[in-house]
Amino acid sequence: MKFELSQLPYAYNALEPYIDAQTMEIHHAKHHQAYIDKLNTVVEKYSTLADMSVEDLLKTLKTLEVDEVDRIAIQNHGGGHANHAFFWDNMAPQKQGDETLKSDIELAFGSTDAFKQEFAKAAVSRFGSGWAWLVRDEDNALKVYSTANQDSPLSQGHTPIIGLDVWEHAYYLKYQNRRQEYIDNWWSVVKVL
Ligand code: MN3
Repeated sequence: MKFELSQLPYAYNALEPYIDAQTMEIHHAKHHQAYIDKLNTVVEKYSTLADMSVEDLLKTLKTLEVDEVDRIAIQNHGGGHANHAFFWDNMAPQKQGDETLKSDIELAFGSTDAFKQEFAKAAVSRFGSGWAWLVRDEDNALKVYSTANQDSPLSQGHTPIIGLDVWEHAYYLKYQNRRQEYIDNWWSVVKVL
C-alpha cells in the first residue's frame, strides 16, 4: 500500500487561537508528509507488507518479518503517520462531545478534571519528544500514559482514544518552551471531550 497524506477535515487556521495556522501547516504538510514518505520507502522493500494498513503494521510490529533496522523505521515512520492522522481527526473547531466517553472517564478517573490533570502530567513529564495518550487497554479499561518518539499504543495492543503530540514542532512557534500552556489550551479543540 502506498500511503498518502489526507487533507485535514478543517482549514489550517480553524484551530486558532489555540493552535496557530503556521504550526498546523508545517506540521501537516511537512512533518506528517515526511513520515509518510519514509514509511513508503521501507514498505516498498517487502511485497509481504504491500496490503497492510498502517494500523496493522503497528499492531504486528514485533512479529513482522523484516530486518531489524526496518522494524525500527516502521515503528518511527509508521507511528508518525498513524499518530498524526489520529491527532488531526482528534481535533475540531467545534466540539462533538461523546457522552459515553465522558461518563466512562468520570467512572475511571473520578471526574473530567481529574482525568485532564493526569493526562497533562503524562504530557508534561514526557522527557524529550513523544505523545500523551488516553487509551483503552486489552481489557477495555481506560488508561493514561505517554510514549516516546512516535511509538504507538497500537503496538502494545491498546486502542488510542485521545492523543496529544508533545514534540516541540507541535507547539514551539506559538508557545516556545511553555508546554503546559499548550496542553491547557489544546483541550479547547479536542473534539470528543
Ligand atoms: Mn508531530
